[in-house]
Amino acid sequence: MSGYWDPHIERMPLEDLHSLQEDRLKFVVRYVYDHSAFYRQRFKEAGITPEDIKTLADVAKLPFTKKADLRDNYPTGMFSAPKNQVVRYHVSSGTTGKPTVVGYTRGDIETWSESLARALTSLGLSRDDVVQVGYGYGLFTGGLGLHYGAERMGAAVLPVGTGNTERQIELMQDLGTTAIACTPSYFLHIMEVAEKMGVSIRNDTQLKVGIFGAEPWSLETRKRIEANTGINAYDIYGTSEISGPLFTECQAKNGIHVWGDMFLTEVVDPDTGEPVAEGEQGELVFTTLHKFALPLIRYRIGDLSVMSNEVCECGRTHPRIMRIMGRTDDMLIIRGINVFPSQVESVLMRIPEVGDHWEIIVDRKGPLDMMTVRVELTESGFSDKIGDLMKLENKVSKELKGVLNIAAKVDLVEPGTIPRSMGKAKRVTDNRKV
Ligand code: DLL
Repeated sequence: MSGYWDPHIERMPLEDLHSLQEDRLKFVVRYVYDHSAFYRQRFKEAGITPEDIKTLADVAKLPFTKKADLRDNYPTGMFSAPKNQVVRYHVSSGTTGKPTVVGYTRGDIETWSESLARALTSLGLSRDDVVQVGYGYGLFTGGLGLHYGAERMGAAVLPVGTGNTERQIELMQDLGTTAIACTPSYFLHIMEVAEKMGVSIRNDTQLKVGIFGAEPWSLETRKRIEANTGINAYDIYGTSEISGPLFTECQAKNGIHVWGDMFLTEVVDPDTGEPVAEGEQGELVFTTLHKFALPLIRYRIGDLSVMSNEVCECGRTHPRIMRIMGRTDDMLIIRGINVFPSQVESVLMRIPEVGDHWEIIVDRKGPLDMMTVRVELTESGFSDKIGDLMKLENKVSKELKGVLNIAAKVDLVEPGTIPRSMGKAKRVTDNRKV
């Protein structure tokens, strides 16, 4: 197991951590009340004032906030710091409606970098590493977030961004990249391009770590990536609203450490907003405890996960969240049955003849929803014998049905057919909404 970036904080006894969280919660509630007309109004509607927040449990008295609040208060109506203290903005494109704007004071950027310096150290990186940042630079938080975090830790950063994949692979070899940060779907594409170039990631590069996130990906995909390249692939999580990429797994690969001195994490029932029991799945809710330009109180992020407060085998005492199942709004309802794209991915990635790329298309034929799963075959799984293909199609259908409880039409397509993504992969086209 690797060492710690800040052992005093990372291994803090739980009692001390909770008392720090309590102090910071009281502080942030007072801070937003004094600095943001939005929160004053919200607190008034909920009939509370900062004096009502005395203990950690009182967090439940606070009203939730959501993405819609950020949109309705576009661009900076939810900010708590004056404009001249903001040193950076990021903007998320938002698939529907207005984008959302997030902002950072100098201190917020430091906290963000500190969070990632701890995280990257926990997965074994150090100043000896060369980190290739293949997340988008610019309005997206991925590129600059990882860039500052890896630099803070003392690693050398190679700021390649997305695209120009062949050049990325050449640079990876020339500069001795040891870790790459990008979306898992983009890494699958990098693997494919490397193979075409005749470059073996395992033998011809020094890559040993992948830091993959910004989109859901399954354990089966992790296994494939690790088996094919020999690297260790770690999950990284965050959202632009709470800063950007912030938290990763440690080398134990048993949940993502969410730093409790910076964030208070809750898991609630997405329908009722009531807390779920520990170990049960629900929607993540974050309160920022150390953020000043855009502090968020009980922000419902929309992602589904499970939280554990058990101390990790690495010795870190902060809570962990398990692999994100997807967003509440990613869930497809097909003929009344809930389907998460991540479940489809888990099934497909277990079948060796199936390649790394797939997509889901949903149509409505009369009153009936139809789900089609288009699946690329591997070069070796591809056959021109109709009988073989039909057999495989049946196998995929059967396995999907076993897990999803719903029949899906399976279309097997030639390798290279499904569009590749450099950033977040678009896996679902739902024609019912058009
Ligand atoms: O995707 C921040 C980020 C950049 C995270 C780089 C990790 C690496 P947004 O564009 O605001 O921010 O999208 C956030 O992406 O609410 C999740 O639904 C999804 N997401 C992010 N990481 C993961 C992950 C960045 N590891 C939204 N697993 C979140 C599953 C993830 N979903």
